Amino acid sequence: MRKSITRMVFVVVVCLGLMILVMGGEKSQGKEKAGKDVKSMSQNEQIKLALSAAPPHIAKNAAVLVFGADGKLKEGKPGANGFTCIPTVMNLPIPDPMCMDAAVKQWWGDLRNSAPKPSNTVPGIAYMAQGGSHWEKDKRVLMKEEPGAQIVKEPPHWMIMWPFDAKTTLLPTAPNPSGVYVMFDGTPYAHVMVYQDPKKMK
Ligand SMILES: [Cu+2]
Repeated sequence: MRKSITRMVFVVVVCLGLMILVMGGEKSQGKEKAGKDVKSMSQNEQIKLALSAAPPHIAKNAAVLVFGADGKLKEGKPGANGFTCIPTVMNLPIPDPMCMDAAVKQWWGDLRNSAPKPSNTVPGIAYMAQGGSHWEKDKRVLMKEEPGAQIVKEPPHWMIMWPFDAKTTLLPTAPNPSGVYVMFDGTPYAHVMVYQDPKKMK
């Protein structure tokens, strides 16, 4: 009898412990976005994640920016082909590393600094071979989180950063079976999303 009570107490304690662990895990998953996780990764992990955004022949000579302990971006690896890779774009739970050319680096810097419009004077190309995600509400792709908006996953893709207008190009403005659309249509940060896997480029 005594033995079975001890065993029951042991089982209850273990179960409670597990529950607390699981709850704690869920809480941190919900509250802390992947961006924080990316920022807490080691420099090598961040470099590996960043380079996974491009096909190997581009990743090989690309520069990498990583988050330092202060949360600011710094050089993780110098590059030689004009491309720069970053471990995350949106800091949402789905990993979204990106490799971009000089024009997109400028575009992305402007977006990060909330500039009214991007300053790149030529179209730029960026690769997101791991895919990513965006905010969406009522089938509209949003630039920022809004009440009632949901995170929608993007498959591996590449992008042309240039403010194409859906009205004149007649391109769709949201993900659709064709695999092409203008993201952030009607804003200076509009760009063309192409759902083709950059890893399949030769
Ligand atoms: Cu996009």
